[in-house]
Amino acid sequence: MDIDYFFAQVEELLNPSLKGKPVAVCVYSGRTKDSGAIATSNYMARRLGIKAGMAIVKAKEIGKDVIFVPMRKDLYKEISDRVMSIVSTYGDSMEIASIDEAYVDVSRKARNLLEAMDLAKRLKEDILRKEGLRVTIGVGPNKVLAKIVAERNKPDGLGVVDNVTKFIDEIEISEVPGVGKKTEEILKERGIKTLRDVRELRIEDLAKLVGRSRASYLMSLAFNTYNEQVKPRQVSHRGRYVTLTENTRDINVILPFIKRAVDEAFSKINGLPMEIYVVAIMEDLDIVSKGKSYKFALTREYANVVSIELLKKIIESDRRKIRRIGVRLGKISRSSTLEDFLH
Ligand code: DCP
Ligand code: CA
Ligand code: CA
Repeated sequence: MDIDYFFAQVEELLNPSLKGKPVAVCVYSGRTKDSGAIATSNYMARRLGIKAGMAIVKAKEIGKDVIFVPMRKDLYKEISDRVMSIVSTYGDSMEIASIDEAYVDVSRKARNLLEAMDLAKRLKEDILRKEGLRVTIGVGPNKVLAKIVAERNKPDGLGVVDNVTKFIDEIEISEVPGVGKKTEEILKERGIKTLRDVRELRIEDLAKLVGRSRASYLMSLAFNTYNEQVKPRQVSHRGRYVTLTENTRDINVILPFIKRAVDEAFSKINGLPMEIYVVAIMEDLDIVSKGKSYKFALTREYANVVSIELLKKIIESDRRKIRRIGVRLGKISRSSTLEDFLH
């Protein structure tokens, strides 16, 4: 599962006036007014040539009518967390590969490709209904083939690898995740363009060209013996957010909500955090957060106290009303708490 033009889609979602216009999300470095790079752009902006990684200055030259918005990473992280928790209910295990990408093992939930596609279709609808976001899903016999078929079906797509042998034969080296431009060039010079071409080689010869580990990776894909499992990747943080009954800056009104957020975040984790953030989503949907790190793990009671301090800091530092309040727990481990040391 890969979220379509993720950062830019979130901006469209929160600001409907952007819909139908070319949008680019900028990471300003702060050195000069427009120094920095484009994080991503929606498909309209891409058609104008504005792509991730491009200098903002250059993008502004070629895209006079493009709407440039600053990146709001905390906001995307929160939404990513919510999408990932929907995704996690669709399989037996899930590996979060990046902020907008996850692999789900459905081999026990689905008996065949058709059932897997049906699950994928339902997941797409679920994410659209609950979060308003469009995603692309690839269904395949392993993680790499699923990712490749998803890439080919972006945006708003659902791709499936039905004829595995034929599919593998036609995969271009440039499509294989984890294979860089340099490897691609080296192989192209020798007329090796697809995984079918790779299969014709001897692994020793391929290893001389691209190194041993890349050679065995490519060979395993070409012979369909690649079987890296979906590794349940430890989620390093857990967030819980609640919507206030009305937008407010009154700490007494917010207190029961933040307590609920802390309690629920704690009930989701398997261990204790050494880091806590309070995240306030303001009335205009902007996000402000304040956090604190410790050398020891925090109990729920301690976290409740700290969360109130952090909330006070947010209210003091910002004049807007708060719409949603949440906590993120980080550096979660099973390590001992201060109390364990003392007893
Ligand atoms: N990203 C970034 N800088 C980059 C590339 C990506 O900050 N050079 C961020 C912004 C993207 C997000 O990571 O929204 C996900 O990256 P993807 O490669 O999945 O790209 P998108 O989701 O933007 O587009 P697509 O529809 O092609 O998946
Ligand atoms: Ca994406
Ligand atoms: Ca991605």
